[in-house]
Amino acid sequence: MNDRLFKLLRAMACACLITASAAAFAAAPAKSSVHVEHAWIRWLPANLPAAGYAKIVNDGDSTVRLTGASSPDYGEVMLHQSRLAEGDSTMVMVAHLDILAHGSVSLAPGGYHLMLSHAKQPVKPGDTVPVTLHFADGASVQVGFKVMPANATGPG
Ligand SMILES: [Cu+2]
Repeated sequence: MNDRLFKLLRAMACACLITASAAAFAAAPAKSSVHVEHAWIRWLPANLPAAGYAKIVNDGDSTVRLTGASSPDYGEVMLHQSRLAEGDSTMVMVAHLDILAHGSVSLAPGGYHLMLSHAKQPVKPGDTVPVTLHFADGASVQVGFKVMPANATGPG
């Protein structure tokens, strides 16, 4: 093989690799425009379901829809909303939650929250629980939720 042909082949191989990696990048799941702040869990004793709170911020130019969440530490993670009905606080399931472009939604005591139940291992204050938020566009965001005692009012 002469030197010129070798260089030509090498250049072609390089171009090929670039094309292949560009294709792999395009096939990767959608990158989320969301980031999450102040994620924490209010821990309760006796293996009771725990509530997860966070501020979900959409840095993008279009609305994103939160459709659910999951965690390796809990068998079930649901999206709930606390409501006051005739003086009684109740919780209802929420199918999805929209976060407007350049807006945010807070999961906070008395309102939206993640309900984490069926802990797969003992979870205690001081732990950090990984939670993945799932969005309608196929993107997902993993967040570490700081586990706080039952009387805590926030993560800080
Ligand atoms: Cu709940």
